[in-house]
Amino acid sequence: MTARSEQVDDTIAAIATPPGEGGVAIVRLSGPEAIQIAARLFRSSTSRSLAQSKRPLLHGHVVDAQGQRLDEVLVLRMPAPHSYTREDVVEIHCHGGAGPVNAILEETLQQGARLAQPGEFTQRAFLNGRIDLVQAEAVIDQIRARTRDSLRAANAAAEGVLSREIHGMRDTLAQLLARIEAVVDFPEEDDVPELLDASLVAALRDCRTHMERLLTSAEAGRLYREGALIAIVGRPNVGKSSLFNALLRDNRAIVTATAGTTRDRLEETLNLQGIPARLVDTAGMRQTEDEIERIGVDRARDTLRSADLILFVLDATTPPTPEDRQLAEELAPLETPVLCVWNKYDLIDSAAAAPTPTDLPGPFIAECPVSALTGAGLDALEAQLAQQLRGNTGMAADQPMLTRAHQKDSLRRAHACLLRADELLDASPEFLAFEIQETLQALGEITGETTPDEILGTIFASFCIGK
Ligand SMILES: Nc1nc2c(ncn2[C@@H]2O[C@H](COP(=O)(O)OP(=O)(O)O)[C@@H](O)[C@H]2O)c(=O)[nH]1
Ligand SMILES: [Mg+2]
Repeated sequence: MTARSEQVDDTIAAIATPPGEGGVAIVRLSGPEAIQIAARLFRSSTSRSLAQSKRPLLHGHVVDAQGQRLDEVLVLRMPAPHSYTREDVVEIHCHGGAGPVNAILEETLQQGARLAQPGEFTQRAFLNGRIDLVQAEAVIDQIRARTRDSLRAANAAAEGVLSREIHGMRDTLAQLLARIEAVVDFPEEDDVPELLDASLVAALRDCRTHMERLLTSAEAGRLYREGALIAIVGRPNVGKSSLFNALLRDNRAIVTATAGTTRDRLEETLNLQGIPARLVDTAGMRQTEDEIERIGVDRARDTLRSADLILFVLDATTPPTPEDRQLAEELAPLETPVLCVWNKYDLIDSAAAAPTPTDLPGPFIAECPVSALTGAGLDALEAQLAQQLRGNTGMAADQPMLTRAHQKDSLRRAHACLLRADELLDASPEFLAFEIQETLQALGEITGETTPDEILGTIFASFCIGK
């Protein structure tokens, strides 16, 4: 991997752990002066100083300029290039509270460090060529992953699964470009007709097919990163909020026997057998004169449109009402899969007494009898949801996937360039070369080689401080 040429020569410092109280907090330093700065404020409990010692981990105290002890610490030293940033990195592990961390951070600044910008450690790892942009962005996904599958997807990206695909395509295209440019530079040579030989044409088309496959992974990437949006809908009082709470195992939404209780849209994260989901409770769908409730119903409709999966809740104790029917008709034309949930099954004596749903306009991917009150049927419902979402993602978490809009946008542009290249096969080689250069440029924006600085800046600014 080639490093960008920017020179970073100062030493940065930041608190690497979240604010609040905890057993331990970490102040992190990176840069050419990291070890010297840490050595100036650290008194080792052994005779060896930080600068002399060969040990990676030292016990001692941080002291201020007057030699007053500030905190008891462990200092971890990671000399370049074997560190997160590839620079000298020092971590000071102190007591986890605002007092010690702030005092130690201040001391590092007094001794010549500069306060790091958000994401600046990762940015240095990128600028120093240790990771590319895909891997840098995967670091945020690792931090934010809420389920095992999200974490697996982020880990795969951080390990370079997607990067290798992009680099592979760039290498192939760079070789083709070299062949074409040779013809442009030496047009008098005899091998001009060989320019458009079958192997070159086939390689270009292979590359395009590869891009098409990768473009379809963007949906899976979004689902693993953000989680699928599951909307709970139904007419008032069928038990949507009760189901929402039961699935979350939390009393998050207010439940009452009064129709029209839920007026706002509530959203919480749900872990479905490792797959992340965002569960949304909505206002019951009905005609209403109440202004607030009507806004709630409009929001429920908006949620329906953006949902990846819909839980259509019905009351199993009564046959479908006209309101149920109207909602079913609204759902039927959507392309979103709808799962029919027959709630309040605890009130049904025998299964035979339950209304048959066959006359409701479907199709439904499944019908699940549940009781939000007793919890009966919820495991089966969760299994259905997980199975459906797994099918939605269509690929295992550790496959190469696009996870961000800007990656998809760049790959689309790269693909469009190759399509044009295909039409230019019979035209002058200069045109062909131009399109391939543009393809390389667009692909490089994904991995960071050709990404404009202001976009890089925005990406790293979205990181937390100290990462
Ligand atoms: N017996 C029984 N009652 C339920 C069940 N689910 C909800 N309810 C009751 O139905 C009423 C409406 O529930 P709620 O969750 O607020 O419905 P929502 O308007 O669809 O959100 C409340 O009195 C709940 O206690 C269930 O599974 N069994
Ligand atoms: Mg409700």
